[in-house]
Order: sequence, then C-alpha cells, then structure tokens
Amino acid sequence: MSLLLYNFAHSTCSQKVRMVLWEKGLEFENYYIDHKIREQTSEWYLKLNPNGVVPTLDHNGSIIIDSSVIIEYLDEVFPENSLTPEDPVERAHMRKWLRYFEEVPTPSIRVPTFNQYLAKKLAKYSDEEYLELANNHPVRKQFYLNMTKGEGFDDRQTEEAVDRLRQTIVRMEKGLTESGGPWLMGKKLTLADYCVVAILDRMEDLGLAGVWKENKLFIDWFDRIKQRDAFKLTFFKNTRLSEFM
Ligand SMILES: N[C@@H](CCC(=O)N[C@@H](CS)C(=O)NCC(=O)O)C(=O)O
Repeated sequence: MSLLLYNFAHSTCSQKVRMVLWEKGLEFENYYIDHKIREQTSEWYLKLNPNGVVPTLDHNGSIIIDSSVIIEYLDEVFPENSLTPEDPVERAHMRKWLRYFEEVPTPSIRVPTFNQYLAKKLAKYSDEEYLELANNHPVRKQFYLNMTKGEGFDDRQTEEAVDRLRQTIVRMEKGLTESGGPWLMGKKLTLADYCVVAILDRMEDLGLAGVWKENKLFIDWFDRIKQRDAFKLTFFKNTRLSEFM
C-alpha cells in the first residue's frame, strides 16, 4: 500500500489532507511541489491534476484530486479511525459543513493571504509575464486578474472576504451550540472539523484571530483540536507563512 501526497507544506488545502492522514494513523510520503518555479502548472503535474493546484493524492497509482474529495476518499477506503458518522442523515449533515467550508471560507482566506504575503512575490513579474501566468492557470485566471500585481486586492474585496470569514466563525459557534460539542457534529470528531482547521490557523497567522474573541465555544473547540497530535504533526516548523515569507 502506498500513499503519496503532492502538496505545498504551507497550503491550507494540503494541511487539511495531512491532518486527516495523521489523525487516521496512515503512513504517507510527501512530494513537495516547488511553488517558486510554479511547478503546480508544469506539464507533468497538470497530467495528474488538470486544475494546477495542490494537493493531489496518489494511492497505489490511483490519482485523487481536490482536498475534500481526498479526505472523504481516505475515510472510505481506510475505515479504521473513522471520521464519518454512520447514520446517513448525520453523514449528510457532515457534508453540509464540508460544502459550506468550501464555498465560504476557502475562497475568502486567499484574499488576505495574497494581500499580506503572496501578492508581493508576484511584483517581480512584468505585466506580460503576469498576464501569461494568469492565463496559464487552469482555474485561477480571474482570481489573479482581480488583484493588483504586487499589491493584492482592493479594500472592498478584502472587507467582503473578512466578512465571510467572520460569518464562518458565527456559523461554527451556532453549530457547536446546537451539537452540544465537543466537536462540530457533537460527540464524534469528523471530517467537518478537519475541513476548516487550516483556514483558521491561517487566519491566526495573518493576525485575524480578533474575529473570534467573543466566541467562547469556538475558542474552546479550536484549543481542543490544537491539542491533537494530527494538528501538531501537520504544522511543523516553517509551515506558516509568517515563518518563512
Ligand atoms: N479545490 C481545491 C483547491 C486547491 C487550491 O486552491 N490549492 C492552492 C493552495 S491552498 C494552490 O495550489 N494554489 C496554487 C496557485 O494558485 O497557483 C482543493 O481543495 O484541493
């Protein structure tokens, strides 16, 4: 049995998958894609993942892409230490959280991330090179064109993104109240919890933790998940942008 994860050490979508692998106790190897040379859009990588993003999982030669698809796949194929409820209604509720996290905080976190760190790195590209980079990106062309090279997104776009991140915390606080905790789905730790952790860690790294200062249940939940080995193993040294950018 072999599991190989193509990823960036610092990418939130990659961290999501690494946490689930660790939580389930699965052995895996990392292949770190070199973002400095934009290896994610290289010919060989696009054959594996035509979206030109990380992560990608190779399981005994079967290629699985998209972080939420990967974590559901892993939990299905390796049922030990399950992170999915048995009851179909509960499973549907868990998937409701996964889809919400993909739709709301996942695209939103990219905005302050690029503003603070990644947009600056793109300043070195000439206008033509930048346009080429955007055009060559299979799924992020408009995202790159919506920001100013070297600067990032404008105030309106940034406020909208932070507002959506704030909404996520409020939604989670409500979910934890309704489920009775300690986890989003109640007594069982599930993929729903792991789907969002890396985004929240990134918010903290970007100095956005003030957003949840009034959300007591959320704060306890976040502290609880940070105590897990899977969290500690995923966020090894230099996996946070503030540590190496
Ligand atoms: N829906 C995809 C999104 C993956 C994604 O956006 N990955 C980012 C890092 S978190 C990436 O590879 N970005 C590369 C780029 O923008 O060129 C998933 O969940 O796997």
